[in-house]
Amino acid sequence: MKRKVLSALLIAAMTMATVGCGGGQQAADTQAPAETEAPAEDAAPAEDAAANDEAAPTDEAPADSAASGELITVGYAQVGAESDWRTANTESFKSTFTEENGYKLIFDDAQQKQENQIKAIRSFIQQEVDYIVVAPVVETGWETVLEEAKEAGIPVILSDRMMDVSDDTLYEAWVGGNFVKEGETCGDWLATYLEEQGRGEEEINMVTIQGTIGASAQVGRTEGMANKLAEHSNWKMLDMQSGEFTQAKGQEVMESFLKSYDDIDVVICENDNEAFGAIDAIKAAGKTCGPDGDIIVVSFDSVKAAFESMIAGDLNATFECNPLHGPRVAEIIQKLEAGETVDKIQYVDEAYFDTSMDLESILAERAY
Ligand code: GYE
Repeated sequence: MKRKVLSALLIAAMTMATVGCGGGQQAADTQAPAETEAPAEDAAPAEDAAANDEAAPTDEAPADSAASGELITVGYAQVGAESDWRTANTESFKSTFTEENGYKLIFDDAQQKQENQIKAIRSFIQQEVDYIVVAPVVETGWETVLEEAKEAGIPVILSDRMMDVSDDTLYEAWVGGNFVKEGETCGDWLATYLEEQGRGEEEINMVTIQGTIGASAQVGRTEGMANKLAEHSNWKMLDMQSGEFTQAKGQEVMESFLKSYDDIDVVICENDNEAFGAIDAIKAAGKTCGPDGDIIVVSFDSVKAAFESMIAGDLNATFECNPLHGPRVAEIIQKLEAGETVDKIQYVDEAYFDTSMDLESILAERAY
């Protein structure tokens, strides 16, 4: 698209968007901005929410510019390839932003480093892309580079994790999971589960393998769980350490927890891959986990391998975080192209899954 036309459309769209959202700031510690769109429904037990690709408008009409032979160039600054969730997210962008659909995608894998993402954004600016999409590795430290994008007239869309910036006109929109709510859903599930096991009043020792420190998914899930801990005086958080959202680091952290504490009842893993590592560490230490084991293991994301782990009796529950943001971001871009207003903050509905469910049939329907 021609830069000038795009800029004019954008100014119009941005004006409309800011009128509706009051310029409120996304506070990193609450994850609940004032201009939030209708919040997702309460997390439902998952049997009726099993098909996890329902939000994907894959047959959306190709961009106008595609019809006229011009592609919309999108630079995607991806976090890395640290987890199954991330792989599914990358795949979602690559299969959505195709030439066939009217796009040219420039994909950058930052290997979990903010400095690499900043470099990628600068390179997108230099290449004069039409849109920049960022899944920011951490929440802070983005103002300067976003100002540069704004000055170049290139709209920025955030996806997955959030940025904590003082001026929310630095980005057009954000789409992702409600991480605080995911953490709270986890705490509520645990309370019910322990109650059902007759352990509602028992002293419960927990450890948390956190995600990358400072990433929205870490900040929100830790906060959500902390909110629930405050409601249960018999729950004790013994320790929290980062497993960087990877299986290898998750295993390492769990090994060290098992050396330091001999009475761990619950391990909260801030993503599924960390749980796979933690389960290996638990088994290697001669302990058992899962519904029939010594240690309760729960995690976030609900990737296919987490269903296999639950079916194998290792993992107790997983709290969903949907990675299929490619079509959602494409929809935002199409609206901006058409000069329409976009909702600034767009949460995705998410469910949870545990071993009381018909996991085999749910797994058969899973898209990631
Ligand atoms: O939970 C984890 C990935 O930001 C929601 O990042 C995402 C998280 C996801 O590495 O597996």
